[in-house]
Amino acid sequence: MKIVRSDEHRKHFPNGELHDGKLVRPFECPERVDYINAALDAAGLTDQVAPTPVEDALLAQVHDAGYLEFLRTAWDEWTALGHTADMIPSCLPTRRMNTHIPEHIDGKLGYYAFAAESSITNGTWEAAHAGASLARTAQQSVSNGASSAFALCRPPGHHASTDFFGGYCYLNNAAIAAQGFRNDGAERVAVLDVDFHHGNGTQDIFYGRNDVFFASLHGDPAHEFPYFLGYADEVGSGDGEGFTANYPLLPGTTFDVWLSALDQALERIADFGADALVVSLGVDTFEADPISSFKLSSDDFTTYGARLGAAGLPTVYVMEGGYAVEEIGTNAVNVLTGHVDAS
Ligand code: 7XA
Ligand code: ZN
Repeated sequence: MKIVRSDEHRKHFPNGELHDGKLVRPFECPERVDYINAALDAAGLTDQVAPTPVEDALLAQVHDAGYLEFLRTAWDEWTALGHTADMIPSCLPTRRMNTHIPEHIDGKLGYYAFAAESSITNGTWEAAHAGASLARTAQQSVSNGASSAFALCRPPGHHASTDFFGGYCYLNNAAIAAQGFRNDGAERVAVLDVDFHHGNGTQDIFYGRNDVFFASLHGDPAHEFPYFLGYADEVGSGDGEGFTANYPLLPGTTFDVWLSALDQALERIADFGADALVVSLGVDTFEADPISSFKLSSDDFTTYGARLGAAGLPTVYVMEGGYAVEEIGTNAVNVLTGHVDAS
């Protein structure tokens, strides 16, 4: 398994996260990567590929031009007004309120956000861009013949859609990898999202398409973030009808139930006839995760990694969530070693 990582993620670390009515230290913190790096090294997963910058043209296939320009320039525009604190969206459009893109940076901030826990800080664009480059590089190494690769992306990406950020996500790394596979010749690409939270951004990006199949196992949005997408009756639209599959699971879900949903998703992916697989790898399904509610143990990650490896597809893993920081490395790397041992 090829490993793609860099230190650029450190440029993004907002001062606080709005959580339970307070500004707290962000759960999505740089140490997450330190623990994963240590576990990769300890497991001997060190066959590294140096990242190369993602092309603007690929970013523009996945994201809206105005959104990319906003992300690139937001911090400068904000600080030019004399602000020094991080950018926290506080006025977001809701039903019947998004007919115009405001000119004021505070208005644009709300327009391009879907949730208020994620701020933009100095370095957010650089770190997000570097994360997208890791995903693209991992995908290219697989398109060029490697059987699997892991992109240690931070910030994560699966909540970011064509034109909005939130849920700690700014650029959709998994979608960039999937589109990269298509550009490099794969006819059919599957994205399997095993993060605790529904990958609303990835779903939205591919919802009308039949060349990218999206499957997600996640906390039931009736009870869990992102609340407004990820229900079982969302199956795709237009040409994409039948190419989205959601498996919402109740808070407290145990591994046997989770694994049976995974098997169903893998069966759909096999029926689809995918040439390549992108796994949105969040390990916030862990029993001790501080913001999630599933009950997977560290050993369970090895078990399901083996299921993914046994699927036999060229596979790119893209790091998403996971906030039990001291166990995040073990859990993520257990999936990868499970995969390698079974493939
Ligand atoms: O996969 N997504 C995450 O792990 C981030 C979820 C953010 C939840 C914030 C709820 N206030
Ligand atoms: Zn998550």
